[in-house]
Amino acid sequence: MGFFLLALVLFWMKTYIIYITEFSLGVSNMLQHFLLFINPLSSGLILLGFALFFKGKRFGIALLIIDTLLTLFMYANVVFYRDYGSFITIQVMMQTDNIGSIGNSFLGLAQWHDLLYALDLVILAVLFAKRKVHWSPARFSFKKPFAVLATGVLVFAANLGLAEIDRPQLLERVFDNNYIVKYLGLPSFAVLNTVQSVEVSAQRSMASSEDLTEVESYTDRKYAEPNAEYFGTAEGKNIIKIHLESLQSFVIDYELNGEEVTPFLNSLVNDESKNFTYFDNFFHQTEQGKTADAELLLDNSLYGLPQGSAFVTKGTNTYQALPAIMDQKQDYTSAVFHGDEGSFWNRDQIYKQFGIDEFYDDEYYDMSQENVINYGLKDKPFFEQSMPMLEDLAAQDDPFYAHMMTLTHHHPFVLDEGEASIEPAQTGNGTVDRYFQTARYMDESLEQFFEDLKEQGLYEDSVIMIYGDHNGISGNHNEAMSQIMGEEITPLKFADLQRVPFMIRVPGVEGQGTKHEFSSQVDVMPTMLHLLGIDSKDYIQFGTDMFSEEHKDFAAFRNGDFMTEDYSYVQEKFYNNETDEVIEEPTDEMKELRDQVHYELSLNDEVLNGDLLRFYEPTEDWEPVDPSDYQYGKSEEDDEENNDQ
Ligand code: GP9
Ligand code: MN
Repeated sequence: MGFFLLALVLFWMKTYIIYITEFSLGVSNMLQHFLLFINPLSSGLILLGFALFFKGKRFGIALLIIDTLLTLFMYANVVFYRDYGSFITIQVMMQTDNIGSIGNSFLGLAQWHDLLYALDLVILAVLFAKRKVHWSPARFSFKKPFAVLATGVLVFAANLGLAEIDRPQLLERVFDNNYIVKYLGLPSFAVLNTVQSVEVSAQRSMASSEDLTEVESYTDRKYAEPNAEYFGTAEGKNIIKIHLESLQSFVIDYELNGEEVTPFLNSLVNDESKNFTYFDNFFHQTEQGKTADAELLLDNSLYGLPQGSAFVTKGTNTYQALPAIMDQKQDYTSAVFHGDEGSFWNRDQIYKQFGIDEFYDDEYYDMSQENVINYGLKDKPFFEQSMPMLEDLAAQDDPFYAHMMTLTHHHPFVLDEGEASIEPAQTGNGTVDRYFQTARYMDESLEQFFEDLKEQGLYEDSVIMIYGDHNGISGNHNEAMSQIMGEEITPLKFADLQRVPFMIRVPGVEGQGTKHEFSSQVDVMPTMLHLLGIDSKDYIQFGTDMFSEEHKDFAAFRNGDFMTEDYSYVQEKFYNNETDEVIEEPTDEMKELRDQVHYELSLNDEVLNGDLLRFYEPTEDWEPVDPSDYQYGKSEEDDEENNDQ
């Protein structure tokens, strides 16, 4: 038992040292640090504990073997991380190129001090060899190994419980592989990743090209013809797409204590000379994948999944995304700008499947303390520092498609002192009260960005599209929201609040003021394609062009609820929008639409789970996207430059 405990403590310390010296896990509070410290204990107890089932000398050998395997596993991750900045996953191992290249660069990545990671093994091996005569031949009584394993499981459960306090829904949503390692450790990450991969590959392998027939015939039927007036009006123009974090439409034109919350956005909506068309019945359709779901919807016209984030679990699927189509059809260069870690929501992987050329993540920004709050870069320095990169894109011959993703207006909606330019609301609910202050901050950052665009001559001839990604105020705050809205937040009212702003301006095209069509995030991609002069008919898409005469005027939520102009379906009840009353006897048409929405969502899930787009060839000249054509990260760029010199 002494030998076991020594091995355990050494393993624990070694793992902890590796965590803090080799990986940047973004530990941001004491609880996270405590969990990082404690998490090797449970894996040590459980994995090393298996050796206790062997008797006598074999116990020592088993312990040494398990410990060595664990060390090799850990060390492989250390080396991989030095090169890729991420952990080894099943997906990574499937891509043989990765393993091949890491093999070649192993010597460049290994360091002399790494030998220290084997020090505990050497100590144990020496002790084992020296003390061999003293090994008792008897097996441990069964109680002991079980007690050790049970302790390991208990420690793990406590660890997970505490992790869930800091990061609710950690396992369901898997925000970032880094998070799993930070909270639960590398072995747990490996197990979770394996379970997920097995599930994903089973679903994928059961799918065949025939499954696509039904999907295709559905999306064909839903297709809406382009509107000739707008078709092709954006072709060849730079496109700037602005993601407004957590912004809900109720804020537009809302006055708090007699003061506009988002005066700048309001001016775009209300000032006709600015030529924006604003959709005031536009809805988000996101679920647990939040921002990532919104991104998937907007660039693919696919919904996210009912659970988890498709960005993470379907990160290696085949996609026929807007950036890739724009590149192949019209030579666009695409870029995403976001002041957060590139691995969050698995962006640095899935963007390659979308054919996104450049990904400017936190590495490209000055992330000094004063520039950062909450998740990452504050919106004002974000837009400011993005300008030179945007200008570089503009200096190229090809047009660009730039996606600017804000971040400050994110739960828990905090600003540094002196940065709020509007008083908080007075509901007594901090989240709701502060929401208005960060919304105002984002609005100001946007105004400044527009100024800069104008100054650099990038405003006049660019398409500008602005959207809110999802709600920022969840159903937990209905009480406070009822004070803000001046009415009770019933399930129907809560559904109403899922509107997010969507507005677009195409140079040379007169804005249409405010349009009231019911539309949603899934409609954006076909709309964009038609503005570019590319017929969306060729692609598998669940949305329809918002400018089309045939646009389908309903907004489906990911949970199967939906809204139309006259009636809504919320929590299994139909409501009359005008009277707010339950429709006891829905018409056949209503029931048909409900069934259609459910069918559409199920087809969408078949596409994602079966990775069906790998069987689909949109046009004869379509080239499937090859993720290995894309490299992100400043270090990669520097390497390339060095090689060129
Ligand atoms: C993180 C940011 C926020 O990079 O996009 O994500 P969310 O929590 O809104 O999904
Ligand atoms: Mn978001």
